[in-house]
Amino acid sequence: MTLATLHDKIQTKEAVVAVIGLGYVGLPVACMFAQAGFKTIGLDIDAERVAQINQGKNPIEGIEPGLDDLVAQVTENHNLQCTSHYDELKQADVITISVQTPVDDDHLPRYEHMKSALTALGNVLKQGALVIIESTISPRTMQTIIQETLEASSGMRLNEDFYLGHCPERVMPGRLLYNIENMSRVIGGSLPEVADVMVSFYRNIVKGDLDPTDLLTAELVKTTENAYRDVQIAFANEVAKICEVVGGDVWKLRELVNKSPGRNMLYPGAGVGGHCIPKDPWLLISGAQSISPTLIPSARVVNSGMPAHVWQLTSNSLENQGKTIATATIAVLGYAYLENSDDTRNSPSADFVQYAQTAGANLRIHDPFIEAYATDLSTVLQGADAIVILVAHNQYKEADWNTLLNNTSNQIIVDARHVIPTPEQIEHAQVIILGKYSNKRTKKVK
Ligand code: SAJ
Repeated sequence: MTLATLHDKIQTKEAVVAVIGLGYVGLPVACMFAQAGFKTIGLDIDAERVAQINQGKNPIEGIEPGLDDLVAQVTENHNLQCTSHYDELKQADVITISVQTPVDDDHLPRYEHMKSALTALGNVLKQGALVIIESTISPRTMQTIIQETLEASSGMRLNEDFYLGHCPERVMPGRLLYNIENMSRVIGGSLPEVADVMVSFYRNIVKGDLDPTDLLTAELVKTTENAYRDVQIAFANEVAKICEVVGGDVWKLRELVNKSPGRNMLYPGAGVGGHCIPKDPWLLISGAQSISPTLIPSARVVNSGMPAHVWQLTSNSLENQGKTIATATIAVLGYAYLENSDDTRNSPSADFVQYAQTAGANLRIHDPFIEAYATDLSTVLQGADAIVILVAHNQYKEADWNTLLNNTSNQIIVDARHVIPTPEQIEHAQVIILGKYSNKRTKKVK
């Protein structure tokens, strides 16, 4: 099949689409191409997940507007059929791959899942097919690991017998379908004409800009956009710690700084979690160790150190009140990695809990979005020696803190997300705000 023929088949929707990896990226993509009218084959090695989807059930947790109905709709009309057998992909003309691409403890990318998918696909790859990687990968991976693995397993040659694309995902938990439909996408092709075919392909499900480019640029864009955000957050966190020492209020400071044209200081907080921001900076620099990058790794150190910093604020405050950690009860508010989300991947709260438990404190964890912790807030707060707000869930931002705390005495509140709008109005508690000077902060925790 020539590229022109593939293009025609996409235009007429005769092209058979396959999606490898039916997680929070792949499943919505598979459903949207099926909904657009393509015969779509979903492949996942998890047979249980495959069976669940084929029964019209959405296996993805959390609130994902529209996804339950869409899964039911496209499986009922059989536009989407899922399998665990790569044999069924023999007929596929366009194959997208969204499998996990983690980094290890040395912050190096691990491509075992990707290589396994590419090897299995190569064994059945149709001549003339287009393979598009949606997973986030480090720069130069397409032209090395991806191309080499697929050529070896298929016995075919890139740009002669098959084509490659890289269209990095830009999904967000809680708005999977919305982001796929509306976010702009970078379209990297192994040839300029491949990128053009990919634009036609994605136009079936994406209303946002589709920006054609080469494979390397597409790899660089995704990893850079997230490394950039991580550095921005680290800057805010470091300025917050400066304010705690020299005086000042980083939250007011941020507002005034951002009045200056071209400034966009982000928010300090209890840390940086999630599935992409903590990982993508390491992907970006993994191939450039020869220049020993410093700024990007340092930003990771600052951000991953924030849970320890918030723990230091908490333990210092307890000790300043003459309370011993080992007998203290601490109410931890927020366990998800992001406000108003139930996603706990790489949550900074988990690190904070680890520090507090190691110190022997008695913890009460609360989170309205996580079933195990969605208990009555006032009960969780009652009698706690310290209350630590780690996530800016709406429930905490909208709470009437004076009422919640009115029958307590000299409790400590550590607000790491600037949730309490008027701390000065809190009468019966000492409020420690991340990034705001407080002369009550004295000795360092050992
Ligand atoms: N965070 C801060 N301060 C900030 C912003 C975020 O501490 O000013 C923390 C959050 O609490 C969270 C972590 O950083 O723990 C990540 O938050 P995020 O708002 O970046 O949300 P993510 O992790 O879902 O990031 C995704 C990314 N999207 C993709 O990778 C496709 C990111 O590129 C987007 O910029 C981000 O969503 C977004 O803007 O919504």
